[in-house]
Amino acid sequence: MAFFQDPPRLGNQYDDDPILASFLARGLEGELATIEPELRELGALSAELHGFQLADRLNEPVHTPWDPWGRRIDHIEVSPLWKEAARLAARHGLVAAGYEDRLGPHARVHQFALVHVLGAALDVYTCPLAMTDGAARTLIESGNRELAERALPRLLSRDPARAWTSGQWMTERTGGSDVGLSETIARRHDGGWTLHGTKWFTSATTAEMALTLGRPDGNPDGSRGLALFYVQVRDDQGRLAPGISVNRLKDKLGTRKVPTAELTLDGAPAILVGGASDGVRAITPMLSITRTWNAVCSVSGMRRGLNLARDYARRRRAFGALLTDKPLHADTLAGLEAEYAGAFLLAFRAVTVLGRLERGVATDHEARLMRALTPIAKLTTAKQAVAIASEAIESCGGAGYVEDTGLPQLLRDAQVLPIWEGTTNVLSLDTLRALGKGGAVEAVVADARDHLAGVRDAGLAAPAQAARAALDHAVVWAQGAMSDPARLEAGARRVALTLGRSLELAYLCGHAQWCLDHGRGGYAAAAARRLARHGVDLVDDLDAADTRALTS
Ligand code: MFK
Repeated sequence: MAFFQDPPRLGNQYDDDPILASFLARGLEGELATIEPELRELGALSAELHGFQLADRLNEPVHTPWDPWGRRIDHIEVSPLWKEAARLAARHGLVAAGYEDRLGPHARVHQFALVHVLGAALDVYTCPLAMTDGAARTLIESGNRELAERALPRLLSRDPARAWTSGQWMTERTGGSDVGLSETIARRHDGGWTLHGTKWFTSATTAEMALTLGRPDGNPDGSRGLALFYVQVRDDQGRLAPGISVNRLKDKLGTRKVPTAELTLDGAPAILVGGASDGVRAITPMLSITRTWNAVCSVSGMRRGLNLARDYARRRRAFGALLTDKPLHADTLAGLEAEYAGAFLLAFRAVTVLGRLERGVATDHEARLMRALTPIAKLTTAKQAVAIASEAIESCGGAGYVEDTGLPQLLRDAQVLPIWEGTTNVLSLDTLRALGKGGAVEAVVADARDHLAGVRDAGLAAPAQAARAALDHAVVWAQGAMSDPARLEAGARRVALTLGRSLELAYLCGHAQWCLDHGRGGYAAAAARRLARHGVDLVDDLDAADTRALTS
């Protein structure tokens, strides 16, 4: 009889996560029972949607600039799965849950647990959700009551018919990193403002509103001369506001369902969110939130890839045995699990501290930690997500390289994670800047030490020591390099990744001890030992002359 390979299948994405439930049981102090039924429901839905994703694979957004009678309409039709994702996201509060009071300081953990379980099934609809969350937080922090009253009930609505999403239009042709070069001009007009310029990457272009930057006429160059503006992008019928046109949709490597557009603003009405300058500073709450989403989407994508790889290994027979029983294949998957477990705890540490800060219950050390923890979590997990996606599809052999298995999408969608919301290098420099603020270095070290303090199991001694040593090495190296800015900058990525990986290991050791103490098994302890062997200390002084020889 001819042989046909079974495709990999997904089970319940809540139950099939080896660390999520223990993390929630530990952190939510008895509240898990109240949210677990919904997480389990979403876990089943996440698996079900996998079939929808495969069926919807070729449906990409379509931009129609003109109607048949020559009117400019710039209609963007999104995929059927995206329409369903919008309904599900509102109904299950993927943004709203983070702002609701029911779980107090645990609201963010609740929200991002929902995102983690469902997000990977939504074909990157998490992109507009991240911007929406970031816009809500930015408006709250701006103190602009009028705009907050207009937008927040919509951005945080659980009613799909009322819910809005928000765009974040920051990138121009001059660059996505050096935002201070932005060329969009803001002019006073009839007591308000209009915007004139080009936005080069606008991802949530079906959103009802956007936050963006423009330079009020006459303001100086640089980021301080920019101001933060609110744009009502669409009216209640979904029509674009005057002065906004869609030039084209981007033809991207991945995130193919996301209607990322180039826009021309030619007199688009806009409202100042705060003052008429310092727009980059004003939009930083958006950056912190979207970077946190990035970290959670990284671990959510990793989990999906690993669950597909694990299931495949339990079905695929080669050289006389199931792959799962082949020592080398099992060894490979075990290494990926260890990376996932560390990444999960780093991302959710950022989520936990964010929630505590927002609710005013963070300790001093957590408040000083947050500014550095966000870029560290974003940059570290994004790199791991790409590596794990690549390995996950490789573990399915040739099938992983064939489009209609749906597997290549894992890698293409992961590749955006180290790019958008700040590249690895931009975030490494941001990490250094954050560590330069009072007490931040001490807060990072103290956070790792707090998590390591209760570690007693003999099997965790070596990984705990590896985390301490790597962290100390990174701090000592960075302090020693302060007097040589070029040396410090050259080593920034190695320092940031060392901090990220050693924090992952410290959190893993702490969590592993808790799991051993509470009958939650040895997964986290095994992950800690394995992650330590992969290496967490990347700090090194590379020769600047060698760098020139290799790059000139
Ligand atoms: C699905 C679609 C896929 C599409 C593919 C994706 C393609 C890529 C699309 C994109 O382009 S996404 C890119 C999004 N862009 C970013 O994430 C920006 C990356 N760049 C940075 O993060 C830079 O570090 C930054 C623009 C912030 C640096 O700008 P400046 O002009 O050098 O500002 P500066 O002086 O460092 O900071 C200005 C103020 O903000 C300072 O405060 P003070 O005025 O009080 O001193 C900073 O402390 C503060 N600040 C900067 N970064 C901060 C921050 N505060 C808190 N958190 C931060 N992260």
